[in-house]
Amino acid sequence: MKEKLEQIKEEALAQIRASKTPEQLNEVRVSQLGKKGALTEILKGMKDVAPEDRPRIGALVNETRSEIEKVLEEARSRMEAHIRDARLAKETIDVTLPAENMNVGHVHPNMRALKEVEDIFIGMGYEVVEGPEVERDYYNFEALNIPADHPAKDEQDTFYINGDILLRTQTSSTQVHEMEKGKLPIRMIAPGRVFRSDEVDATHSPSFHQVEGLVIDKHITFADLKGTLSVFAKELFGEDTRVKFRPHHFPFTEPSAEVDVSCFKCGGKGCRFCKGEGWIEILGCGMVHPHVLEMSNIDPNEYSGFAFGVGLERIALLKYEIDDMRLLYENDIRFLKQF
Ligand code: 2NL
Repeated sequence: MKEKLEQIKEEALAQIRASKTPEQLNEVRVSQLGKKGALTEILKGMKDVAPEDRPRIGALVNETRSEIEKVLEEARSRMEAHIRDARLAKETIDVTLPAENMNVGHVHPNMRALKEVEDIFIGMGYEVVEGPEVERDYYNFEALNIPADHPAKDEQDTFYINGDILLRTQTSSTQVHEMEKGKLPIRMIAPGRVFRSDEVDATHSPSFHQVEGLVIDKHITFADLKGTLSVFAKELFGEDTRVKFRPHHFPFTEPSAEVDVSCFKCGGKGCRFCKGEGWIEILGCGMVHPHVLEMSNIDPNEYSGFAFGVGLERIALLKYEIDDMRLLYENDIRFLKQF
C-alpha cells in the first residue's frame, strides 16, 4: 500500500511539474484528488482492509493527500506571481516619456464668424436666442406672412417630416416663439442651422446657417434699422465700409431692403473680389410687417420693429476669402487650420 501511495504521489508531482497554466494545475487537482481520483479510489477500497490496519492506511492516504495539496498550492502561487510580474512588466508606464500630442481640432470658420457677429450685437444690448431646427409649418411660414399658397414657399422648399412638421428654412421661427411670449421690448439675434431643398454647389447647400435679428419696441423706425445695420457692417468689415440699402421684397417685412457693403478689398473701385461691382450684398432686412406683429399678439399701433437676416456661411466666405462653400462642410483639419 505504501508503494502504491508513493506511486500516486510521484505521478501527481510529475503532472504538477508538467503543468504550465493554473487551468492545467486545476485539472491535476481534479484528476488526482477529486471524486474519481486515485486517492479517493483507495479510500473507497478501505472496506476490504483489515479493521486494525485502517487507521494507519487512512493516515497514510491523508498524508499523501496533504503533500500533493501542498505542492499544488506552491505551484499555483508561483504561477500566479509569475503571471502578475509579466503583467506588471507589460503595463509599466514610463512617466518620463513626452506626452502624446492631443488632437483638439480647430475652430470652424462658421463659428469664428458667428462669434464676431454675436459680439457686435451683444455689444449693442442684444440677447442671443436659439430655437428648434424642427418646426411646425405655422412658425416657419404662416406666422411670417407666408400662407400656404405664397410663392415664397416654393423658393424656400424644405424637408418635410409630415404635412405640418418640417426642417426650418429660416431662424425667424425662433423669433416668432419669442414674440409669442409677450415680453416686450425685444432685442435679439437668433443664430442657427436652417434647411432648404437646394442642390450642392460652390454657393449653395441643403443645410446652412443664418443669424436673424429682431428689434421690437415703441417708436422703432427705419432710421433705427439703418443705424444699427451700418454699425454692424462697419464693425464686421472695417470702419471705412459704406452701406447701401436697396429696396427689396420679403413677405414678412414692409418696407424691405437688401444691404450692400462697399468692397473691403478695393474700397469700392471694383475688383475681382466684388466682380467689378464695388459692392457686395450681405443681408436682407425690413420693418416687421404689421400683420406679422398682429399674428403674434403684438399691437402694431403701439409697437413697431425691424428685422434682418444674414447667411453665416456667406459672411465666413467673404471675411476669410474662401471661394467654395463646400470646403466648409468637409472638416478637413488642414483647411480649418488656415483660419
Ligand atoms: C435674408 C433675409 C430677413 C427677416 C429676415 C424677420 C423675422 C421676423 C419678422 C420679420 Cl420674426 N422678419 N426676419 C426679415 C427680413 C429679411 O432675411 O436674405 N436672409 C439671409
